[in-house]
Amino acid sequence: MSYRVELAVLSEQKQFCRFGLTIHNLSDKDLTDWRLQFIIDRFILPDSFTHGEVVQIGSFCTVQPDVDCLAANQHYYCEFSINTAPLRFYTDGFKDALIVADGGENKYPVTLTPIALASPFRERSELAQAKPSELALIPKPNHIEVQDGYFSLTHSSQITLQASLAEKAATWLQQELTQLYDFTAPAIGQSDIVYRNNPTLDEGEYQLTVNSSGARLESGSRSGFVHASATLIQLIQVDEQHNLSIPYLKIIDRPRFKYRGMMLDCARHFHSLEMVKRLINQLAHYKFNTFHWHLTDDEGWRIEIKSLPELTSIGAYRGTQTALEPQYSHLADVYGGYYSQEEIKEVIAYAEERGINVIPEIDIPGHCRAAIKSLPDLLADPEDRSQYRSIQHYNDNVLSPALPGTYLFLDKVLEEVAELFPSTWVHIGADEVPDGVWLESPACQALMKQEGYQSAKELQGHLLRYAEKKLRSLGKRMVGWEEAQHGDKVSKDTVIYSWLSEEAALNCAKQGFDVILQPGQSTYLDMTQDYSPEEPGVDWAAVIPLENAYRYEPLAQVPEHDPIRKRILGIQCALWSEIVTTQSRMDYMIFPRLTAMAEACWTEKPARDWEDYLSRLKSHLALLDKQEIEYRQPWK
Ligand code: TNX
Repeated sequence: MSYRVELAVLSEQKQFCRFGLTIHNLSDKDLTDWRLQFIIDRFILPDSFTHGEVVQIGSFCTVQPDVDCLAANQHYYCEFSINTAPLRFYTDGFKDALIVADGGENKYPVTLTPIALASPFRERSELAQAKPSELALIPKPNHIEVQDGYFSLTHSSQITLQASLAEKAATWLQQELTQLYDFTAPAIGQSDIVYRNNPTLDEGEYQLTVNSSGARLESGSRSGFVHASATLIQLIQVDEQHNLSIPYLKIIDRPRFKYRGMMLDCARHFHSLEMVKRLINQLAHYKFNTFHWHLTDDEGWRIEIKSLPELTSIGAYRGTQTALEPQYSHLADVYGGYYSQEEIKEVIAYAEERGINVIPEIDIPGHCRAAIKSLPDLLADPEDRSQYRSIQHYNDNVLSPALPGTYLFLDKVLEEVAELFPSTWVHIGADEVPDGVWLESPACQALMKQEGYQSAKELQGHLLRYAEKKLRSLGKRMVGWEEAQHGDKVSKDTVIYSWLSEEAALNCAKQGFDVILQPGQSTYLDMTQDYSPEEPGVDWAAVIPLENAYRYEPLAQVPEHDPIRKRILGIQCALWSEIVTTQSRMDYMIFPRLTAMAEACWTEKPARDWEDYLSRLKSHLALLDKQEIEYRQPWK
């Protein structure tokens, strides 16, 4: 390529770094009337910029250099500063860059060299070697007795249903046996894989018995039958002649936590329907029961709302010529996508067949830039002069609690969402509303006065209380991030998802809220997995190696029988997608840490053991390979 962009850390302090940026024109032509566009996820201090100016919207930056011509074989250099902790990873550098020349007429791709870090982490840590265990079960069942002997699956092995609740679980088992083991049970044969009703077992519980007469899967719930099927799939062993067998055993198993979830951000990058389904299928393998679908954010609106088509016709796409600027990647393209309501129904049905509830998230009042840019007449407040900057560096991404259009928008969106999703819970976001918002809006100030509110937080509460009531009228229960209780307006019916720390969860539980634990320090799959500069990811909450993910023990310091634990409904891990552009990157960030999280969700504390998990993981990798999951190799 004819242009090369280099970024180097010149100096770093605790919360301040200086950078040098060089652009080489390696072509034999002069560049005239040119700009550089690039993507970085941190905020460049505008006044610190030398040799030109930078304009930043979110992660999208445009440099207007102070020289009009960049001659052939010459370079341009500038410096700038960012208030940031030292950078450790290559993914902290520019994610994309592009030269725009001749007043916008021509675009030239550039070669990006990896950022020259001042103090990169050097080492990839080594996991202790592990002896592959015979049974590759993850999560570990809570009670298991292994006996001598193996039951062989044959061409006459037949799946028999003696429980109507098991219908979908049996279909799923059959699909997975075909996919993974090329084994299709005949319609007529010996009934040696039997699903049987056992009403003594609670929601999610199951028993699995394998002996000389075959496998018996018992449960009293749909979800329990799915979990029994998941266990059976993992137990199958294949010999060199491709014969399939299952060891004799008896498993009596039940979940530790009622709620076992994973969140996927489909806004920062759009993940195709196939990718979403693939993940849901994997979640079923690890006995998760909730898929939290983050469908809207500043960078994209991904759910079709029939009464507000602009949300997707405008808000689902980013580009230099569209209402939303490029963010995080794909500078040269129009990038985006959304899920039609038909596609969403398909995902819900697919998840339901696998015992998984789909919770939609519509993130308000912050993280709303895509919606506001799509519906400016309804959602933008032209008189608002408030100065704020969100965590992701926007100054125009918050809904106004004082505009009638906001309520119209909410009504329409929530009505369609409530109709579409069978889930009782609807996630309303409520995270990261920046300080400074609404303070210079005459309409907001008038509303505060009218209601006697003292702080802007109360305006957030005002809006969320409206959303809660609206959802309740639609038969739904509002759930939200930990900031949802700011402003003290929502009822204790709201389920709080804590993410900044476990203390927040504890505080909310003490106030009487039910909580879901999703602490960034342990459960965020966008965090890097090791201390070496080429690990992709971010590290604002922590670096989370597999061992740390595995060792996550919810509220470890709270005694086992403290009644406050009753308020903890479960655990959720999350993949935020700022850096997740492809299936292979997604696999790498999720696996194998998802298997570690699964065990935190399912397996009782006394049965959890890091070394034992590693042995099981070692044997389990074969199953990931069969699915062509591009996981991070735990052992080099
Ligand atoms: C925090 S967790 C966020 C997201 C980002 C994520 C990146 C939460 C409620 N908000 O908007 O994508 O960090 O790690």
